[in-house]
Amino acid sequence: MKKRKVALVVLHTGRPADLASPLFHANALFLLKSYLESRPEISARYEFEIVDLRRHVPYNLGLAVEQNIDVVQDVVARRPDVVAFSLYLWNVEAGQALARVFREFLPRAVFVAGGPEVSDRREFARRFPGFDVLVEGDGEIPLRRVLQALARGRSLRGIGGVSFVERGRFVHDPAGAELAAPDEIPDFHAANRPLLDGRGFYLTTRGCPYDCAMCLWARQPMRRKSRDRILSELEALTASPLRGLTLFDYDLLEVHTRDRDFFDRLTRMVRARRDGFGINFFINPRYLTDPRLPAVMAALRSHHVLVGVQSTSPACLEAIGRGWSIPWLGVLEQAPPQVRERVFLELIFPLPGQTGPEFLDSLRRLLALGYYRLQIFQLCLLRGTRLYRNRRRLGLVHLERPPYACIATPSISADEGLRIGVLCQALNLLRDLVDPAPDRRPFADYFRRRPKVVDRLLAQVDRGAGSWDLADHLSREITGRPLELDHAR
Ligand code: B12
Ligand code: SF4
Repeated sequence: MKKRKVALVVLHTGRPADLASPLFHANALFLLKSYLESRPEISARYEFEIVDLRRHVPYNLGLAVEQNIDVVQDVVARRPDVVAFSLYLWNVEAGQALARVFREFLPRAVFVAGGPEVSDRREFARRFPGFDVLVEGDGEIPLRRVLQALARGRSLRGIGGVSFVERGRFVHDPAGAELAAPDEIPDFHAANRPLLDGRGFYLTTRGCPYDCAMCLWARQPMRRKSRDRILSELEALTASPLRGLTLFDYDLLEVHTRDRDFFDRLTRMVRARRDGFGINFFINPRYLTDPRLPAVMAALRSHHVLVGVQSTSPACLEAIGRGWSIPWLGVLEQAPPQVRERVFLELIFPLPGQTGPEFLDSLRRLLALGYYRLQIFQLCLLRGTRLYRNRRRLGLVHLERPPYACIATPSISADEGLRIGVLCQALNLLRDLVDPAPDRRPFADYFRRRPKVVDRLLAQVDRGAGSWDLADHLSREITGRPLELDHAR
């Protein structure tokens, strides 16, 4: 029997610096491929191919330039029966545009969309028409069932998490996706070893018990890989050519307390590398004052730890459902200075209830304390989140199309939000500058000695400067050199 072909299309991933390995930035497609290939009933009928469209430069312009005829050829020449896209806010517009073009050449193919953008399927179908099948939530079991049904010529009715077009109209199954047990999903890194390149990231869980209003993973059932599975996957990743790894959901301070044997084995794996490979990880803010933190970081050769504070204002944290993290704010002031400079602090701006002056005060305070490695995310109002549902009641004004950025709140005007947003982006660029610096003391000294720097930078924004100009200014003042970063402007 001739197998049907499924093309899994890798679209651009947002930041040019993220391009090193599609295994990490289009991980869902690799994972789905490994899972589906491991199912005999699917592998007997289908063959899967990853089509990485990023090799076409400029990959991020969709079909805006004429040489991108190759983009079309790359998919169409394979004559796929199914074309699947993994959609995030950074590639959904391009994905939709491409799906519509491919369909002109492949009128009989089935176009499937999945990924976090396919939250709230009815709304997605209205905003991004052009797909035949939508999969919301975890994709493994729904896609498997969709492919089985297609192979047998059956209807797609009754598959949780799936909507599909029937006689020109979408049929939406209100049930959620059936969830695969994490250990049922093969190790997709192992199946794609030649692609392990650059820095990688690793997740041990799906879902989250917390209920942050801006997050798509809020209140999703928690599923964790088994301890042995995590250990063997980390062992393989540590022994690969990767330059380093970031653990997104595995607090190694907690692992150190709870499972010393695991921690020691991980340490030995890292130490077996002689080339500076290290593991960065997120920690709960309460561990910033933990006396073991420096030793744990040294054992794992961590370049930094990441702390998702989001805001230093208790009222804002309450407003976004993170009241549970308020008690830990005090530790930011108590953490030893040598720890502070090794922390990536994540913040979000703007937040409901926040004012511009309050946010700027918190920035001044953090910079003076030595937290100058900041990642300040602009609030995005993502379909499917609690914040999105409440956006009108909260008076949040946002872009209707991706990236859905919140541009004004009742207490922050669009102009003020833009002005502060430029400053935030400059500080994000500064973090990329600090990252490779062999000596970070000049950065800490600079911010400690210049309490007015935030105001001076804002004055430059008022004269028309952009984020790169501000970061360049900081670079020249602190390092004596213009700003040079390894990713494009
Ligand atoms: C690691 C991570 C990052 C990394 C790497 C991102 C990248 N480029 O891959 C970094 C730190 C760089 C990052 C940055 C950002 N991220 Co991020 N990130 C994550 C995180 C924590 C894990 C992603 C992951 O690997 N998940 C595991 C995989 C298996 O899950 P999945 O991708 O959802 O795939 C499953 C399903 O969605 C579905 N599926 C996916 N594709 C397909 C395709 C088909 C055909 C089918 C059927 C099903 C299907 O099946 C998969 C398996 O079950 C997620 C949150 C989360 N926990 O998922 C946020 C998340 C993906 N990030 C998000 C955002 C908003 C961002 C930023 C824009 C933040 C910002 N404001 O600046 C930036 C920009 C990134 C960029 N590329 O420019 C959002 C995306 C929301 C959206 N609607 O697109 C998420 C969901 C978090 C959230 N806020 O809710 N991020
Ligand atoms: S942002 Fe909140 S809900 Fe989302 S994954 Fe993090 S803790 Fe969980």
